[in-house]
Amino acid sequence: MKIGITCYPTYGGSGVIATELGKELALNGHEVHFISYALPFRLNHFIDNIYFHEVEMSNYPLFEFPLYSLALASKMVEVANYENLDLLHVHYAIPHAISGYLAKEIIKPKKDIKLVTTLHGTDITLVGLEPSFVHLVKFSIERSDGVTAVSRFLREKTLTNYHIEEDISVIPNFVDTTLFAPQDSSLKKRFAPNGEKILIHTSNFRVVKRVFDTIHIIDKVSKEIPAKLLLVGDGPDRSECERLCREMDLCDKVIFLGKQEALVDILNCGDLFLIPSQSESFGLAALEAMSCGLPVISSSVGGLPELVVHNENGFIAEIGDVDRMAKYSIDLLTNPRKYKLFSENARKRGVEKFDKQIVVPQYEKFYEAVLNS
Ligand code: GMT
Repeated sequence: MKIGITCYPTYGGSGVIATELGKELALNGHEVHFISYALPFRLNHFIDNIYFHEVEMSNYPLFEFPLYSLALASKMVEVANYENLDLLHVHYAIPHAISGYLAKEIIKPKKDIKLVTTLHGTDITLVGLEPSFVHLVKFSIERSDGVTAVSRFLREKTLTNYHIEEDISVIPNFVDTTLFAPQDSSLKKRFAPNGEKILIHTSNFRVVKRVFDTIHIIDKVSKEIPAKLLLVGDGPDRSECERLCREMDLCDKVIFLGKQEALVDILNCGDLFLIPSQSESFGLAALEAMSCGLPVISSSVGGLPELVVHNENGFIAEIGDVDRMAKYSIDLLTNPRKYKLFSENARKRGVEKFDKQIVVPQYEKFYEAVLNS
């Protein structure tokens, strides 16, 4: 198949999934054309069958606001025509699905190119519901030839919030379990020189991630056992989190690493992964941690309970219940037998349910069904 993929190329789970999917499809012999405003960050080495097409933006003075959606649609038409694409697969509905729809309509006289939209999270649960977008999101979902959501939760939310009657298939996120695997980490000595337990959180530090909760958790945990918290990533709440650490006198226990590429090494120096989000359609960061053998302490929101099995590979608590999350952390970190079992279960769940070899064929099958529809 000849597939055009559009995603956000910078940090973020939807871009990661789109890029890793494209890489796997290319390895399976498909021709993959990425269409975006920058090279996806995980596309960092040459891979046969993968091409990148950059969306060029006009800087005409009359356009006070960048017209990205239109420029993207135009590039999609160009690539689809020249490369004779079979389908366009867009990740994150806003604005990619509407650009895809526009491109599809423009190409229609020549070819019935198919449009597949994958819904990832806040495109449905937050931004998509804003009055400026709600009608466009509903319309573009209804006009896509195939729609997938990354969890059952997100599927249900989409159907009810947007009154959609068309079918939406659930294809979960996935991970390369041979890459994200348990291994010795060179960072263990650096961050836990005295055998401290390491709790990890990675995110884009937006309000929905509730990063402050992780600081309250480490405060409680470190009062019971020697422990530290590694915070990976950056975003709007970072400065306030740093301020909170100073205020709580936790600067020696909380380490802000900022954006990092060496995630596997960092995850492998950790003992537990914290994801106390207020909204999380799937939680790819937690899956990557589980694949490295880290049990997860999560909130009970969105798609997280489809990933984390309470009392098996982690614990789930109500949003904001930092007392309980701390209690669960201490319980696991002070019980080596239980910890080992949870760690093995976390890895097993990643390998058995969410490995790329299991999930990518689901996308290929989905494409075939859409192309034959
Ligand atoms: O919607 C967002 O917040 C960003 C989006 C992204 O592009 O990274 O994250 C969502 O998609 C990820 C990949 O499918 C999921 O793992 C995240 O759970 C989801 N984020 C939220 O639902 C908040």
